[in-house]
Amino acid sequence: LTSDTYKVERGNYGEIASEDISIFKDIVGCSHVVTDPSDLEGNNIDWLKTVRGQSKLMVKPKSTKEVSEILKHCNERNLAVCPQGGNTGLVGGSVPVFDEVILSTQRMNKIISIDPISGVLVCQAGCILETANKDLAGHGLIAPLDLGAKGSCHLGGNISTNAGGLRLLRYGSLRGTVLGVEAVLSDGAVLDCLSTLRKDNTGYDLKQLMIGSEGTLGVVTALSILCPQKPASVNVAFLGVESFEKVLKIQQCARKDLGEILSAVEFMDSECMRNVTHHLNMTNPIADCPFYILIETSGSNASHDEEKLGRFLEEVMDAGIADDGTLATDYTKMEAIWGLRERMAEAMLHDGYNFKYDFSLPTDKMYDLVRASREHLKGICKSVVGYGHLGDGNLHLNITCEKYSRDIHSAVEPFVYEWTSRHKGSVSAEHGLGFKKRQYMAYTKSKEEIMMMKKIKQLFDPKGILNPYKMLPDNF
Ligand code: FAD
Ligand code: 2HG
Ligand code: ZN
Repeated sequence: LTSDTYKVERGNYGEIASEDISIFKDIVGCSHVVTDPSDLEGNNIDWLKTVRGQSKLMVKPKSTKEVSEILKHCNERNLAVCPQGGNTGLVGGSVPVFDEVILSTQRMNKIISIDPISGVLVCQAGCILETANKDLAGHGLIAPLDLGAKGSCHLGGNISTNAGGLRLLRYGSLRGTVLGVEAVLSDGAVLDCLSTLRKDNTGYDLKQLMIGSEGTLGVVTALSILCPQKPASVNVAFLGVESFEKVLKIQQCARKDLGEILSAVEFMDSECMRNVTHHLNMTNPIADCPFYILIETSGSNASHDEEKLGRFLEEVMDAGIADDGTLATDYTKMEAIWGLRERMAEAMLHDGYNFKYDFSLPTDKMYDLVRASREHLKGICKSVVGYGHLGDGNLHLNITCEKYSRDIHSAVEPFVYEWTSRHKGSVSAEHGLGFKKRQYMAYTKSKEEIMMMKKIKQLFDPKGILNPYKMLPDNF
């Protein structure tokens, strides 16, 4: 799909000239300015392979100073810019729409410091989450977030999307764990909010504006983040149940019995299991059931944790809430169970064209939307599946069909957005709005809120060069 499908017109931006290319080469060095169309292909298309831009140029700076010089030049020349991290975003925000300059953070991958006493990591924005996590492990720490895209996504990208993921239930949102952000604004000015303090009430908290702003207010160049202690004992339980009501009961029991050691509560339905086992050749470790729930505990005392988890399992099995279950205490088995959940997005990609939704809903309503969508789309689509971060009230509704068609698209939307809005949900719990969902912001936010966001955008980026056509809706 291109800008035509989404009916967007190119803004009145400058076009890249050979003098611009020379200036970028002077800033970052010749080999870090990419102009060969085949080398740019992967950066012009998103992970889902559903949106494609036409950028002719990517710059790969190494330092904040270089980012500042690039943006200063782009602002003077009115050149639009698309900041790109690991390009794992799921809403088309990380790829250009037209010929925006791609500003990649892939070379900005330096760990600046890890303090094992405070647990604070300070690093450049282009550090890959999984790589940073390995460095942290050497200091007895872990990153406070974890997601299926960890092998490619950058911490700067995580901050810019306010990524949630699999550990949010335990360690909270990046809005709490990120202590500082350094960002370069559209005119090249460096906004240094790279504090490492836990508490700081001096005025407006500007770093919060950068968190979740999807590259529309500035380019994040560095960050500091509070990392928890690496747990000494981790266990996983995987249970099968016959109804969503029982899924909710299990969650309630887990909260009660596992309390402070509970670190993840994820769920998936049987259609998810069918897709992941079929497309990725994986194995369901328990009997086939309508729903599955993954529970992880992370604690500091193995025997204490196992005793608690054992008691919890006994309770849910004896009470007939769970129909089948298995416990994993060794790394290999835990990885295999987590793989079923973490690779779900990849499995759905093999099923056909993906309509992907990421809703926040009151937990007891979460699965009703999957049922309603199945009913509404009967005979039109291939799979309609529900999974997600149950403990956070975050449903991932995925709808697949053989091939994209405008008719199917209009059967799916705005139906799913209207349903969510009617049930007081949010149209994006964690992936953001990017390019594909920006026109739906009003299903969740009021006119006044949107107007205020537009004023903030105008203040930070008067010429609108930073990630145009993204996040903010037109016509407000
Ligand atoms: P990109 O995709 O490169 O960019 C994302 C957005 O941030 C774009 O708008 C881009 O312009 C902007 N951006 C990137 N870097 C910067 C920067 N330095 N400064 C300013 N703007 C920037 N998301 C979740 O929240 N939870 C999940 O559990 C989760 N699981 C995923 C699993 C898979 C398999 C995949 C493919 C994606 C998943 N995602 C998830 C979505 C995605 O990985 C996250 O949104 C991630 O945070 C994006 O990081 P990135 O470096 O790839 O950013
Ligand atoms: C996850 O939780 C990601 O696995 C991706 O947020 C969700 O692909 C999706 O729908
Ligand atoms: Zn998710």
